[in-house]
Amino acid sequence: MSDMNRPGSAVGESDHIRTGLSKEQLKQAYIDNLFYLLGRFLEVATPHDSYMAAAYTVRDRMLDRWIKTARTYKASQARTVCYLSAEFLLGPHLAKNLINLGIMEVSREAGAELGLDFEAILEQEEEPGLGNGGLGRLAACYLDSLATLQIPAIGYGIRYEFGIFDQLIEDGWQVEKSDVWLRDGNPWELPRPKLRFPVRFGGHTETFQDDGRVRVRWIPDLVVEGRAYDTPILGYGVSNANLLRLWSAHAPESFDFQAFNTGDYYGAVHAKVEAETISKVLYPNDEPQAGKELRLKQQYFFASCSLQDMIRLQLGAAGTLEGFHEKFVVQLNDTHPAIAVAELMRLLIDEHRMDWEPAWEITRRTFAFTNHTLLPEALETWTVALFGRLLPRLLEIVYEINRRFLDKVRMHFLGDEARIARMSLIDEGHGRRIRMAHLATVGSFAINGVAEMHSELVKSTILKDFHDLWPERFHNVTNGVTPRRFIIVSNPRLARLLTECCGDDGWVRDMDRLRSLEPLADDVGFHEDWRRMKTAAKRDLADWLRRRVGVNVDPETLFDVQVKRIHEYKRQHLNVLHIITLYERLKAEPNRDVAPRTFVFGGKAAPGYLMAKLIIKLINSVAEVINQDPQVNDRLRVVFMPDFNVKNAQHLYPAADLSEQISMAGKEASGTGNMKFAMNGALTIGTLDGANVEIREEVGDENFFLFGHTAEQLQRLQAEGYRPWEICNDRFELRSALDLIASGLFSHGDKELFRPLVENLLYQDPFMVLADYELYLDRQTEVSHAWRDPKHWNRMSILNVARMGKFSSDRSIRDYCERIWRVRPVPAEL
Ligand code: B1N
Repeated sequence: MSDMNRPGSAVGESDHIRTGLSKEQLKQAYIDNLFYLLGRFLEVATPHDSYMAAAYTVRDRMLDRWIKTARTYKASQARTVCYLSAEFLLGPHLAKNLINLGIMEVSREAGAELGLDFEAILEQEEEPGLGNGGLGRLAACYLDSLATLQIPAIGYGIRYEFGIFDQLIEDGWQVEKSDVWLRDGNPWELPRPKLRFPVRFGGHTETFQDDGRVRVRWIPDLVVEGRAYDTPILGYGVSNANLLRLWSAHAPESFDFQAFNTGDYYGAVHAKVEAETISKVLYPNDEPQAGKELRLKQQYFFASCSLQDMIRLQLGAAGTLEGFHEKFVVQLNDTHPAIAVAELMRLLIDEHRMDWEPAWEITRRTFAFTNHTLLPEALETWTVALFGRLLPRLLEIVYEINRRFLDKVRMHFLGDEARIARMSLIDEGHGRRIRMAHLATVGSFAINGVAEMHSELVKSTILKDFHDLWPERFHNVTNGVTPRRFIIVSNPRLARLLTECCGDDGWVRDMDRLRSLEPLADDVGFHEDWRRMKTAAKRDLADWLRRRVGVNVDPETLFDVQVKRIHEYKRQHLNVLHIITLYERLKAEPNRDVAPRTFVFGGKAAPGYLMAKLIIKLINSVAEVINQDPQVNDRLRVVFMPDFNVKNAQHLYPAADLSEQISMAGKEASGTGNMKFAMNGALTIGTLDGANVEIREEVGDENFFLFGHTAEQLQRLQAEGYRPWEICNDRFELRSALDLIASGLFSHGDKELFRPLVENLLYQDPFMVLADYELYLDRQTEVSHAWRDPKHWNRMSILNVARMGKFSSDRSIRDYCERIWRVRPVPAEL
């Protein structure tokens, strides 16, 4: 992209200071913003002032594109994708926007001429942690690709005042600290105080006569106001900038006054607090469902605001709600926004006086639903009691949707009452609960899983009955990640090398072009470049770990990395058992020739998930013993990187040699970390699970360390009566590793600390860690052998990067556009 000044028509010619991209214009704009927006001047500006001034300078340049994009979309009357997600894990904006604007280098030069420490400025940004893990980060990658592919799209979600907690490690334990990300202001958003919608809660419903028809009125006992906060999302190398609209909950002013007038001062204040609580905090559970009242409130709150906003746009453009489903396609990111199905019906029927049939026709042609997990504890259900108390009108609508749906099922599967009970939106077996996945499925024209294997499992397990009824509605769209953040921003050395090899930077928008690297996989000169690039990234990480975590690691060792949420199904403890076995082998045979490794872990545990927290403690305890043991610490090091988030992750992916993707087969829907690592030249050790299967297909079996039982084999093992303790009897090293944990060696003699973990593995082992232990160790031995042959290792690493094109989120978004959304690009011009 050129750094030329491109003044816009939306702003006056004299406003180049807000749009110009030349070095001089950027410098001038920065000084201007520092002065007029922050009331500072160069000599006294703190690093944070500098960051804010830089952010405003970049934002000005985005606004120009954003306004023009909005105009273009409006004029074209384009069909718009609305991506509804309870989470958007965006990561730091500044570097990403500089890249997408094409002004990273010129800004760096401008900064240098102003005497600014550019890296220190980037470091100032506190990322918006509005997500837990993969699901929220996927939504962010998709926003990047939607804008880059010039697709009219709006992301809708919640502006949590506190995002995912900050993780501290104290005495090896996870300690949670609240994430006060808005403390110093957020320069990337624009509050839209006039864009606000009422959302009702509680109360009761009444029927009344209206033009000879019976209609329903909902008399709530709480009304909350949703206010819009907009963040522009810039595409890469294009002028399109899309919209992320997040809702913040407030008490409507009129409501306070009403209460004041009746003298109920406490009641007024209480209502205000109750309203504002809704968007206070992100639920920190990745997968398991909490079933909390506030969470249902959050879901309904943002679904309702978003739909009211779409209806406003539709009425503004067309004056009628007919054809709403042609103007908008609404993607439900898991079941968290599934209540939108019932809410759109309510809005159409109660507020816009439509009849049921046409309203249902619009509704089921509007929504599409993505499932992200098969874990039974993550499938959302709400008790009818809670749902009815909080959303009485919505419960009536859910019942009516269900009644009409079950009539259809009855006709299709005559007399199959068991099937009807299984498919019902209401689970009558467990204290009457609403099954949100069923509501989403019945209300959607398309349902998809997030990797081939996962999509097959969706059809054959949790939604099998629905697949029997509507096979044509089921799809697969394999997840992807954006190369803008996960290669260009995080790994500029690799980006430069790829651009050199490809002749230009076209690979950034078309990752399949990296295939042209394949012939270089055997080129000695290129191997040298590759090694230099990797070593430099590993040195950077080593420096960073020394400064931030206070540990020393040797960049010459194999960097073996597992970063993701801590969860038993992801099996961080299998990794730990491997480490302990290596430790014992070295202790028994101190001169044993092993490939020196640095093990890096990172990830947060849900605050109420005790076993996950104990796994963190175990990793840190093993690290403490091994790192202090001079007999082994030249060959083994273990590091737990605290507070794994997007910002910290960016230091890791470029430096990893080995990526651990070792979930129990059948449990990880897709995984996306697996893609980020492989794209940066790490080799994967992994099970046949989620997207690992497709990554292996693409990069080639010989360039992937596969291990473990298949999902079917594990299922059979369980059906036959799985007895983990018996595995221990035959596997001396496994028994010994578990004994060592139980002995108190890693817990200062305390034999009780890790007992729950050891006993769980021995007597239950729900995620079949022990069943895969030996296969994992054997494969790890092969990894060590491969590492000894750098030529071979580099060859595999290069081929991994060359063959990862499929896992660009641009491919995923193209799949959605063609197969599900039926939308086309609408280029915006400056
Ligand atoms: O979604 C990712 C996948 O790559 C991962 O395999 C999958 O585990 C993840 C409740 C979830 N599934 N379900 C959630 C998150 C928050 C929450 O409150 C469930 N996250 C996933 C992207 O497809």
